[in-house]
Amino acid sequence: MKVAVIADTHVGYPRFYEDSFTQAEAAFRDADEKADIILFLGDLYDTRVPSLQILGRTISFFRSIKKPIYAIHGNHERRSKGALNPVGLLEKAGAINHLNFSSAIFEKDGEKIFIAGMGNVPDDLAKAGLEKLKGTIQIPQAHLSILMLHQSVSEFVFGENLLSMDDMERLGYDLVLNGHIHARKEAPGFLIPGSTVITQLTKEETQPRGYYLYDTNERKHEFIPIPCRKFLLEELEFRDAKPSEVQEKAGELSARLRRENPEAIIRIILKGTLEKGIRVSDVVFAGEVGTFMDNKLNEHMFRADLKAIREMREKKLSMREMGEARMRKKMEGKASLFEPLELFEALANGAEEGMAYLQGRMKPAQ
Ligand SMILES: [Mn+2]
Repeated sequence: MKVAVIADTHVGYPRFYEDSFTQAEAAFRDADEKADIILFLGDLYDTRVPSLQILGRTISFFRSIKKPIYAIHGNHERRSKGALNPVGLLEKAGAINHLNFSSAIFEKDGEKIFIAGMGNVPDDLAKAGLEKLKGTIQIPQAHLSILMLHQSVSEFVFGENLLSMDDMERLGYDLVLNGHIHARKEAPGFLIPGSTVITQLTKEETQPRGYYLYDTNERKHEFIPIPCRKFLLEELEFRDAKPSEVQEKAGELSARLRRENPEAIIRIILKGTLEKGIRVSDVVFAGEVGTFMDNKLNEHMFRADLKAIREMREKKLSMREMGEARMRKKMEGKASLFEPLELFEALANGAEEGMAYLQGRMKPAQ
């Protein structure tokens, strides 16, 4: 049978809102035609609590897909224990099957495959997560076994306590599928399809977007590109340049790229140095929708600051993850009035919600 593997659609992503829908829909529609079953690897939505507009549009879309969908939730959808996340909501709406430390057997024409899934767990708990998975799920030897994850992998992402590909391989599944990483990666028995929408504007994201089609008989995969808004990334290098020179060259390049690619997302990175005495803020550009002018001139002079900012921007969620991890650590072993994660989530929605949560917990039980 044919298994489609889609990941990280980030539906509702504010910067490229419409792309996030049309490109997700293109992937699922194509998979619906070509595959017998669709596996989804998390971050279907961009937020934990998508708007009714977004939920309504996705529920009706997924109900129009004929092939069964099995999905896990990603870090963008993760909520505290017991709270319903939007992937769980889609299951309640009858649109998909949500797997989380659970498994299913899918059968077609007498052929069976075994699918297990673990929704995203914070990096510092990922190894414990895999242990729990091992303890909870027995892999049947009779069928092809597939595991769906949504985790950072140390081979591709920099960070502490990350899972390695070895950790995943040791679990004993025939095929491990992972979301979370937005660029496509593959190794024997291991596939990362990447995101269907551009989110980070990195060089890797200039590669085609799409999904994997896996043939269970041949045990081979094929990458299927989907129609996607083009993303161009160009660099311009300067040396001791005057602001007028930078503005002229960048303006020309930007205008030419836009003329040749009216619909594309364009990012131009300006590198090198400015003339002595000229500040980076002296170089000003007129903004244009869909064109990102990234001014990295004189970057060596304040590289540390920039690096910190960029890391924060690229890993928007890492602040939340760090906060959660710290709160968990502080509360470890202490009996408490509240669930640290629940409080954190309430606080993340604002101080008022945090206070309301605490007040709720302090009321005597009825
Ligand atoms: Mn993601």
